[in-house]
Amino acid sequence: MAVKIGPSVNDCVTNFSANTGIKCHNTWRKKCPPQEQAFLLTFLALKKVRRLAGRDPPVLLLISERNVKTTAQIFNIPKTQRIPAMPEPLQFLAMPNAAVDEADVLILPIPLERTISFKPGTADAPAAILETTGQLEFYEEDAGWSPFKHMKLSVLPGFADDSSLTDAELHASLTRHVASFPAENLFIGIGGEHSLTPSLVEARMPEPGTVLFLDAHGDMRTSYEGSSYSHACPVTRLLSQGHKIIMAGIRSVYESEVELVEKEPCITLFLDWDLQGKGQWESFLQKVNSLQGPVYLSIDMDVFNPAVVPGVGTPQPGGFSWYQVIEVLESLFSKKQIDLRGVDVVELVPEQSRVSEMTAAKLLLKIISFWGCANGFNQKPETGSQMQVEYE
Ligand SMILES: [Mn+2]
Repeated sequence: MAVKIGPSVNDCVTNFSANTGIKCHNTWRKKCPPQEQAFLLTFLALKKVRRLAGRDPPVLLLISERNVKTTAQIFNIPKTQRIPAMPEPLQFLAMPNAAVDEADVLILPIPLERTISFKPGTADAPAAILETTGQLEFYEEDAGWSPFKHMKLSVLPGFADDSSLTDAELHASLTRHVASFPAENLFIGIGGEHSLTPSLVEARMPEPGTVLFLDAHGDMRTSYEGSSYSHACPVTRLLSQGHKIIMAGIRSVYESEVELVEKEPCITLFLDWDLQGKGQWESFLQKVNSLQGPVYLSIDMDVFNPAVVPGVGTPQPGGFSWYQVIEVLESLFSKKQIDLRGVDVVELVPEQSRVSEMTAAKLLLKIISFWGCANGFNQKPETGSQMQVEYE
């Protein structure tokens, strides 16, 4: 199926409606120019094809990202819910997956992409990041050990989106899914869009705790483009779950988010420009180091400077360097026996250089290594996942 977006757009719209039975509502006709109508009709047709075929047809290429966004915004139509093909089984460091109830580290790929607002592609991130982990060394040089000589890891089958579910139903099902796994391990969700964080937190940290939230954006909207489950809203949902939130790296907020931070005692905000230029870096690290009780770590990859991680859905200038993020992790894990309930790495969009995927892959290895050391796995016998792999 194709819709020609050409000079005679009016004809194109009329012909398209006649051929497909999909019509532009009168109010849409008044509200938007013919070009927009044509894009909208294409979008509606694609939704129909997707429903019938269960996948995106290649004609999706005809629509520019900007116009999908515009039409969706004007008419409050849910944007593409992409369900990518995920090769199974996915692996970390190309190691065989351990049995789930024996795993010290559980990784759940969550290729969720429903409410993104700028660059698409985050649904492809879990598979791309995991594939890139095959290029990492087993040895982790900061803590100075090979974590998987001593630890077992399992990559779970990906949590597939189901376009027949509403946002609320999908997120409830994600929470139930995550709650079904053993809890005495390091749990890592690889997104996918940032809306998944509260759904994981609800499963892994049902009692009030602290969420360390690294992000370029405030993410505090109560609703965005018609959904309170948007990737722009996770902080609001975390607050309603009763958690404290420490946010850092933030460099894009809108007015009412600033007002919310000022009156909300549960949010501690370290703006990027305060951390980078006004000497708050050390006090931020101290805050991270002094966290008490259950903690959850959410890393939106756009917290990094775009020169370090260019592949994100909504890039922002400024942001953390690689070594700054390592310092944050070192502060978090320098306490023995940290009660870390879970981690997620979200919002990455795979890109041609693959530097972004490599950065995310290595970030996961660092988190696993530091957590393993903090929990004494380096003292345990060498019966980990790596011991089943031929290498060198
Ligand atoms: Mn975010």
